[in-house]
Amino acid sequence: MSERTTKQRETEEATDAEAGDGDATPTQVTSGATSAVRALENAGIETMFGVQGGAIMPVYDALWDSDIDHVMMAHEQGAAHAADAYNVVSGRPGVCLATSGPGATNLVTGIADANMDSDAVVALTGQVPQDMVGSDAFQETDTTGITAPITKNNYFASDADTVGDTVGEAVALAGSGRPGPTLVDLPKDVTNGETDREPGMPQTPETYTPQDEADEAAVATAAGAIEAAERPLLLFGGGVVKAEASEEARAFATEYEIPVVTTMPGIGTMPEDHDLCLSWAGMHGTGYANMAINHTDLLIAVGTRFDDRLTGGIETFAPEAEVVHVDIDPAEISKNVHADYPLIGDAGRVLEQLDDAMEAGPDAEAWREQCRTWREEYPMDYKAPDDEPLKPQFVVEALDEATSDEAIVTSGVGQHQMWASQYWTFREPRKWVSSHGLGTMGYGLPAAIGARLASDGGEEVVCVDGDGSFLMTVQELSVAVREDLDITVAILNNEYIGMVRQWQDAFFEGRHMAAGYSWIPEFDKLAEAFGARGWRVDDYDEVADAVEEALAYDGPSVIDFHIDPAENVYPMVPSGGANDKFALSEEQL
Ligand SMILES: Cc1ncc(C[n+]2csc(CCOP(=O)(O)OP(=O)(O)O)c2C)c(N)n1
Repeated sequence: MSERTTKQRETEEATDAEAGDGDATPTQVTSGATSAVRALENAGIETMFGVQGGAIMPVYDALWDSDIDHVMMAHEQGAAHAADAYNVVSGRPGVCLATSGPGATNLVTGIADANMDSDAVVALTGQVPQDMVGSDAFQETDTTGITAPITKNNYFASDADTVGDTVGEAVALAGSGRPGPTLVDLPKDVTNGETDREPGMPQTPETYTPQDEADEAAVATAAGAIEAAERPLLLFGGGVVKAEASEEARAFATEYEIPVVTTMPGIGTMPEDHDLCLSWAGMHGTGYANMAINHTDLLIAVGTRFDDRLTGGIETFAPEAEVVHVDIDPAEISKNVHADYPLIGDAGRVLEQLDDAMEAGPDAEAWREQCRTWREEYPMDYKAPDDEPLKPQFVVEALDEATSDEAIVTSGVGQHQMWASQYWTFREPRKWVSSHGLGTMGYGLPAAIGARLASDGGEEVVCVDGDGSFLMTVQELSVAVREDLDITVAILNNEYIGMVRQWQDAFFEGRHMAAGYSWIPEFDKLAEAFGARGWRVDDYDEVADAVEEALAYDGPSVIDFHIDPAENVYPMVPSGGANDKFALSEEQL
């Protein structure tokens, strides 16, 4: 029997439901492998992404009778990114599987990516039998050693009786507190080992006790500072998304009329078209967000780790501000930016505590007016004359206009990622799915696969990709076709690894060393060869029709937009610079 596609499974499930056969049958535990699968079932895992191989085969075999769906990816990196995006979109842990050796090392980029963005990804890797560990056996790598610095925790399972509990703990830990990736290395003798011991329900280790509520006295002091601020500014990071705290965050902003900027992972926590929202700040953030950061007297930062792409130079970051820092991870407090008012706890809960402690909002009408003025002074715009090559910003706006407010957008890494996040108007969290901290080219397409399978169904999934990024994981198109997934890939094709070309023009006297493609595939034809639909667009008047047709096609589609190769991303704060010294053109750099 070949693996069933997602659509086939959905049909079978619908038939089962009609026949009144709705409940999944739990896997019977007879071995370490079946115990691991049973633990995943206990944890409510419905979908996993992976690639088969020798050392992980017992686990795959145990999946044969399980109701968990498995999506066979083309490459393990794709499996990790798909699992990552599955988590970002659904909030549920994403699970990926790989064999030992190259399977496990191929996962590494995706695990590191999840670690940087605090995404709950669980990796299960096969390992050589324990008595061969250390012998340089075929496909042996020290997977726990390699992944120790890039996981929240990892495990080497050594006992068939307890492996299920270990897998359960890995799933529970990945998704609790500050989320992050976990990994369980599964030696073949353990997964093949006999046991009838059923794993318990997934539990975090007893020693893991993230703090939910902030200290009341500290809350009262911070609330007093907010009341007294003249130029308060809220900064919502990805932690607000992870904590499902967008509602509390919006309520706090609107009740006290405090302007909001977000980080890139925090996009959508506040509707970007809201009067109080100044969009996202940092290297390529809006001029008005960066001006607000530089002039606020009280920065109320929630769920952010103050990444350097946000802060620029630490010494010039928010120079006039005291900082309230709300974070569930104490390790983030005063790590990069000194916190005058540290509040450790869950984002939503601490915002409620602050709300309870506040007697009145700050008196900040003049400041709000100033923020509005900056918005008018530094609008996000671009020139799109008809007689010049297609501008990427125009393409992003066309895609945004043609899709619903619920559309999910994934991206690769580079200029296109910035244009997508700048020119798409996001109104909800979990709709912008990108590689922020690690900046992994190739993230977009496998992420679109994970996003599609995590979504409830109706919304469009659009991957805005670069030509270079697309080429890094293009093989995953075979998965989208096989699984019949409705995704639209929009390649902003400048025949360059464009962000590198932009930096070469700005900082390396225009020497385009290894930045241009002297030849590049015809992506529309490549898509058709994979069994997807493909379009090529060169002119403005072709954009709307191609977008409409691709979105209407119920399956994977690729539009190869040939854009202006000379277009650059602005505003730009040079690395380590001050946020209010953003350039709007190359001459200003
Ligand atoms: C895996 C990986 N390798 C290298 C880089 C360095 N890098 C950052 S952006 C970029 C260019 C991306 O090119 P493309 O995907 O075509 O997007 P564009 O910038 O042209 O929109 C490169 C090479 C990276 N981020 N990730």
